[in-house]
Amino acid sequence: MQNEYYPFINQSLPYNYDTLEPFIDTKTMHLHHDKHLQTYIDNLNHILENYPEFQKLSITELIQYTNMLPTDIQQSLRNNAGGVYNHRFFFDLLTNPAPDMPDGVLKSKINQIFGSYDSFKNAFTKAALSVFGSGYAWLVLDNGRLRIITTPNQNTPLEMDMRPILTIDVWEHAYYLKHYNMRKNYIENWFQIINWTQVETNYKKCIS
Ligand code: MN3
Repeated sequence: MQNEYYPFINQSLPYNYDTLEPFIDTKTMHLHHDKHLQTYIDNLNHILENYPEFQKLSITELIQYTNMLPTDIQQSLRNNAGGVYNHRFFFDLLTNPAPDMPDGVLKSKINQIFGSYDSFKNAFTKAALSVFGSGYAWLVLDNGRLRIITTPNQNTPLEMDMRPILTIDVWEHAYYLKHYNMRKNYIENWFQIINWTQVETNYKKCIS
């Protein structure tokens, strides 16, 4: 996969900064991608500069093997490799205009597990609202089972052996400029710009 190895670079978003308007504003996208994600990338490169032996690990491996790496870099790796992985994952699943809801096998699976798309949406919203402080809500495959989970800070489902399908970043920097403290409005807006085609591709990749 491209840009999976040291030295990491901050690739352009797969759309323009203003593409997600009015759901996510241009200024937030600039700051979120060019400042926040850039900082995680710079920090991750900086950590690995001093550990040439780990430079051949992919971003996914760095996250999965964090506990086996030297203890003095574990927490900064968890924060920064996670910050890079989570932000890329989040940004890559947004588009505008977006499909209304999932289709195909993912739609069937969501209906089977959650009852309906609306029930899924309610459960996901509740999970995203429940994150205390900073973190993410995720749709994951956990031992083949579709589940909604949350992670604090920049932790990822990969460290728990789960496979991510969809995520929302609920750190305040993701919504504060437009929505202030109203996370629920941000979540509602985010539901309008989910690239369900790509989410389904993620799902198919995980079940194959
Ligand atoms: Mn963020």
